[in-house]
Amino acid sequence: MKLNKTALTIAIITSMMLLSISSKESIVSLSNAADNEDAWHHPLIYSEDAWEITQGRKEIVVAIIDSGVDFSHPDLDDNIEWINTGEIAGNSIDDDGNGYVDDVYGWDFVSNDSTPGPTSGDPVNWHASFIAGIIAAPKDDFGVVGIAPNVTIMNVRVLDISNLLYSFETFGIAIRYAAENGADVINLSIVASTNSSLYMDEIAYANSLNIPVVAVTGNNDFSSVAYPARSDIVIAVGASNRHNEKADYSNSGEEIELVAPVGDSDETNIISTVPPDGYGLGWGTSFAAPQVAATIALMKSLNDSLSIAEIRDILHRSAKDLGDPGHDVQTGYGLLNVFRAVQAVLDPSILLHPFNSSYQFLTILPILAIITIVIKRRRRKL
Ligand SMILES: [Ca+2]
Ligand SMILES: [Ca+2]
Ligand SMILES: [Ca+2]
Ligand SMILES: [Ca+2]
Repeated sequence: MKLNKTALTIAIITSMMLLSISSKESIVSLSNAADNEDAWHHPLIYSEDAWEITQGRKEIVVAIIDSGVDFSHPDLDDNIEWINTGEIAGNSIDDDGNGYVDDVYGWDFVSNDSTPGPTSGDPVNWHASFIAGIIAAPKDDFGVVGIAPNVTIMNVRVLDISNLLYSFETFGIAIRYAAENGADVINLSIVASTNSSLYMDEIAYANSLNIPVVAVTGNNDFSSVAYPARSDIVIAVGASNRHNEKADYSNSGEEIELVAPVGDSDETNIISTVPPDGYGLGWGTSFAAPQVAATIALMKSLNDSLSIAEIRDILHRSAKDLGDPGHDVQTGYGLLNVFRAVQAVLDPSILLHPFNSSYQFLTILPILAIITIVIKRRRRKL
């Protein structure tokens, strides 16, 4: 009797050990999306202004730990795919000694092989490919464009064809893989059924290597943020709608740091890449977090020694405050502003002023006047 009880307890605990995409996420496939590089979310977060400063550097790597990216998509160019240069493909040898044989293009922790993308009999879900497009689809007047179109994506698959993973330990090992193999930022559009040191210790390890980890608040319109985003060592991102309000499904909570535009469940949502060669409109906080991960990649493209604390501080202070004044439980510090975040990496003093492009120009005028006076004085001395 006692044994049965223990077995039952273990069964219940095991069934709770679950990672998944947040509930209800879906896409609507589009028949034609020839040129949507000016899609509605970009103006709201000032991506195009940010691209005047940087479109990202290839050396900066965003790890997408998810359902596996399909890089054969025509708008997910091969040159955004991370390649492990220490590894020789197909020789059945772990050339770089990282514990993974032939891991040239990342690792598939579902089937435990070196092909995290699609293979026959191992279909890849759309989720990761949709995220990859939001982060780094090339700027080529075709299809969609990512927020950091010139950075690199590391493909780490942990979700099975049903977008589920039943092992916190495997999730932790996958986070460690990304951290040890060159990720500069890690995107987790994943929610966990509960907190666990099995993966949280690995997020702390990534942080110790100065790798920020971004995750989703979740899609239940709950008043609490899902794990792992609820942890203070993870940057928690929710979704906003087309009117700069919290999206109807996006969870609330003290831990939320930013929101990024995805759209309400009944609005026309964010557009991105869908395998094998299409596009779709998708809703869910899963598509908000990668906008912040991409922004961090742009920031690190300008200065890769920024600390996680500095990155968070800039993201918070550069955001457009929404809802109640200051940080609030629905939208955190507010709406992501890619332009201001990137600008602040080069000149943190811009954060001392409210965001207004003409106001910013006015603040430059006194500086120009001072420079002119100094030059004139020097000339007099000469
Ligand atoms: Ca290897
Ligand atoms: Ca090899
Ligand atoms: Ca494109
Ligand atoms: Ca607010």
